[in-house]
Amino acid sequence: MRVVEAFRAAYGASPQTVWHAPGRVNLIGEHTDYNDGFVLPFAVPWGVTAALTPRADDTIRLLSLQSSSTEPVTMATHAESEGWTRYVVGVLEMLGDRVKGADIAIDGNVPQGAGLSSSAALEVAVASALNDVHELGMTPMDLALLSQKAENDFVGMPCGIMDQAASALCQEGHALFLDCRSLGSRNIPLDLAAHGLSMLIIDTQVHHEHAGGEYAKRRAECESAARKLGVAALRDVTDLAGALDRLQGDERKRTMHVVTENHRVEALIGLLRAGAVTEIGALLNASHLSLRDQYEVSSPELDVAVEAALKGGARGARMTGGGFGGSAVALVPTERLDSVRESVTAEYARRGFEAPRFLPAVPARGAHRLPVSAD
Ligand code: GAF
Repeated sequence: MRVVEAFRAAYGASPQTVWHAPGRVNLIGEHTDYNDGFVLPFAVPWGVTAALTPRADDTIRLLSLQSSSTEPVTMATHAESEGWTRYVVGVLEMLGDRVKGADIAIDGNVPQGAGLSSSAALEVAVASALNDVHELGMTPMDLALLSQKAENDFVGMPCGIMDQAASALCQEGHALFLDCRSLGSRNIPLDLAAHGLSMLIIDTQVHHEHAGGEYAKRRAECESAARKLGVAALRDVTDLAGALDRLQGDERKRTMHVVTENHRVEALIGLLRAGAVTEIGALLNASHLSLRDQYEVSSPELDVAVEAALKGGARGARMTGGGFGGSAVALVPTERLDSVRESVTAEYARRGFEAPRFLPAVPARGAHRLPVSAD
């Protein structure tokens, strides 16, 4: 394994442990996690592998195979971290006195900028490795919560729990149904191939700069709407029509999205349980329209990807993740994959967009330990 070789070359000994944690796509349930709602992500076959040995002092040495430098970054204090190293140091910070420093090597293959949660994968890989070597006894959900806290409180991104939970808890061949209030979860079998279907990721290769600020704004709008409605979170709205009568403007639209999106997650789970995988497309389409028109987090590239995928024969398609660029997912009868790819590529070229990238999405395994000696 090349991360182990890099670790040995940099630090002169084998790592004590190696953990892999994946990125994710979200099948449905977008911008519902921080509203205490429901999500249905699954892990992707790309992720982050962390090789780690704890240190007796507080120094952190950190090496990434994706960085241009072959020398590790050395940090005497957490305040020295910057850029991508903050996701790692944030996890150490959240563990407080339970850990000291560490020597770490990182290797990642999550397609960058595709909105597939490479940062959650990095946090969960490092948190899992630290949990292992320090025998902290944390559960996968504990590790997800710790990683989310690192991102909220140390990195400063007010994300919900979905990405870290998907990375920590998903199982191969399954999507993860998560109630973001109770944190109860269930792995739902997702055997698309058995139904002649494939899930295609369409990476727009576009990431809009204002995404972070807009995300925080959406979250604040939802919290404000919930306060006006006298509920703890928008998840608690039971009388949608009555709620909409009491709200205006953006808060009204955001509420409309969150409440209907939670219903769509439940409806989609119902269809999966009934074995009607081929019928979930309409819910994916409705989710996209709601994100585009009510939540206003889509982008021209995402909208065109969805429309052209449907024209090319997809059963359903939607933007996935936070939005403002990143990726869309399309549910495609396997024999129509070429037609969908061609349709999206042609439409992007016609509009002068940068060519999209296509990736197959097969539900992969969540965080797991790898043998140090593995090839
Ligand atoms: C981003 C966040 F990190 C998640 O918590 C979630 O809110 C998602 O956007 C939108 O569903 O990935």
